[in-house]
Amino acid sequence: MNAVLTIAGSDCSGGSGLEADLKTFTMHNTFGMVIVLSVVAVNTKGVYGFSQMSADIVQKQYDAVFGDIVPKALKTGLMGTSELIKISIDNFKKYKPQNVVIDPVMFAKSGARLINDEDFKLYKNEFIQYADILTPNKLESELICGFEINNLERLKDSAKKLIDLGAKSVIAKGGKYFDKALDYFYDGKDFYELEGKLLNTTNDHGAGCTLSAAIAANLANGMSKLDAVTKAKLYTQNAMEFAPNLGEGRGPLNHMFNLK
Ligand code: PXL
Repeated sequence: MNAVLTIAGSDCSGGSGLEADLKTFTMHNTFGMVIVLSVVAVNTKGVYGFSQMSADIVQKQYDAVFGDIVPKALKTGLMGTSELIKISIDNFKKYKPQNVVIDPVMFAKSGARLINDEDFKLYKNEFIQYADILTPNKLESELICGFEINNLERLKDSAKKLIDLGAKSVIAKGGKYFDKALDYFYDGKDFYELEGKLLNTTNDHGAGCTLSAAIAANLANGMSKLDAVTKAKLYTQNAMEFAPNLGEGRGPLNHMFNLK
């Protein structure tokens, strides 16, 4: 069984964060592990509180994981403040993890911003470069690139800019924004169009976490990057389409849609 790691925050409502990642890892027949960075009080309606782990326990989690079951792939989610981003950078330098998927989590689906300006600068300038695959949505790409993305050409431009920032490849998610469920995968050389089914749903809480976790699991299982992103997009689409309709706001996905 291939081990895969998420470095992320906890979402007590179970729809996003490390909870979504672990469900996704399990449904891809991989062995899921977690470095917990923070605990977020959040549900389908909003974000109510945030508390991050101490630097000491984060470092000890890195040493415990990489000193024993070395993951074949990892993904990062909500990274916390500069103190913890720096620890992650130091540990990436030390342990040289393979197949790194970076989901640049910056907003909750409710719209709440999850990273402040100072932490964002460090994240952009010193962390993104560790991505073998970066998975920004439109809002995150706009924030990182500093320009508006109002058509598909601009979406492609954002992928190019993110490669300039050091990511080795990018899935630039157009999401539902351009009347299509169209994303681009860009490996620094070629663009690949990934088109899915446009779903009219509000059950999308944790969709980005789920996609990046599925990509990491697919890479851990030995797939090429293009296969990994293509299959992860389909898994996420199905999980959204067969969502359990829970909560009063932006509802979670059904990670177990294919269990009878
Ligand atoms: O979906 C982004 C996200 C990631 N991680 C945690 C979250 C959220 C959004 O609410 O709470 C822990």
